[in-house]
Amino acid sequence: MPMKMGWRWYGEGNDPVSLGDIKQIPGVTSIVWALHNKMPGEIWTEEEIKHEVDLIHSYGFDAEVVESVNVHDDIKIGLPTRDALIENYKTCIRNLGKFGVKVICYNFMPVFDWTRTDLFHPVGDGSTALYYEASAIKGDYKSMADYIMSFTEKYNMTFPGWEPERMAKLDELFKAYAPVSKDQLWENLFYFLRAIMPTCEEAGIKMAIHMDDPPWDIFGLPRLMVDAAACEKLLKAVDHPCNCLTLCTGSLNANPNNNCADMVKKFHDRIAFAHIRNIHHLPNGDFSEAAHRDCCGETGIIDILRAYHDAGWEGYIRPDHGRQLWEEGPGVCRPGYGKYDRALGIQYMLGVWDLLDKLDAEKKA
Ligand SMILES: [Mn+2]
Repeated sequence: MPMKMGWRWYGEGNDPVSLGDIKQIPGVTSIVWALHNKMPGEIWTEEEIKHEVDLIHSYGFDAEVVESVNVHDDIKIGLPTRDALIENYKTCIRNLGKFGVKVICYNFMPVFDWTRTDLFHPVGDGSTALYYEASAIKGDYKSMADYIMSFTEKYNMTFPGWEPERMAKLDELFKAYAPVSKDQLWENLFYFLRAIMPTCEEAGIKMAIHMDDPPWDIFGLPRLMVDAAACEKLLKAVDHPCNCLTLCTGSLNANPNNNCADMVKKFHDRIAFAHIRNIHHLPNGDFSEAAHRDCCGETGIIDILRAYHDAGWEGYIRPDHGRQLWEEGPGVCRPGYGKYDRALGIQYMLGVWDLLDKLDAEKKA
């Protein structure tokens, strides 16, 4: 079983799920971590990295995947300050490489990270899930930011990409991004990657860009990583083995025209990190995040897993968002990152994977 099963963990005192809890889930070998108190552009020091990595190792996990080292807006916008910020980013890469990190997940989305209109939407069976109401997202970025930020204040929880410090200057950010066309954003991404590839190679680290979530322009902001054509464009423009993808099936399949299994078949050599999330589409264009079981959504989880398995893929994989189950209401767990549904998802994924292993072994016998 060459792929490595991971679990995203927000750190001690910042995540209601403990490393001891995660240890009891069969099959998890990798903790996907980050220094969540760091603002984009800040340097992650060796001392801070060592502290986190030692803690993760003490539970017998590897700490080889970081999600995320966030990219500063000035780099995305292409401001003159970007070169100094890219130097800082390189220092983070070097420091992480010293402690065995192999993959850095990041995204290149302007202003907003993931976008949903309801974080605790009833699924119908008593559980809740993240939900996207298409008609709720028109031009009003402020009301959506306010909604997300209300959770931050209410539950004393910050969400990566939704840092209060950044949200406080939302108008300023929108103004700064106004002249950045989609083509210019692509150029700024290539500039960033070309600058850091030699450092990645030295440090033994793959940069794995996360797909944009959802995969279309929002609030007039361009989004790049939206489909197979975009992945191809990125991989060709910076054709370096350290320029890789985080193929997030849930982000991509928010557009039901994206066939994630086909994308795995096409790009598996350059997929360093796999996020497995299932999406259920409603006839009116809304979608809900769903359980990992294939029939709970339309993402094609079994076909995706089979594509990875058939390719002999050896990257890191993790369940992405799960539903909130049982006592996991607001304030009890991070939206999408509860304990139970992700653990169930892992067992589902490993069940499929183990069977595929067995069928292969029988074929060879
Ligand atoms: Mn994801």
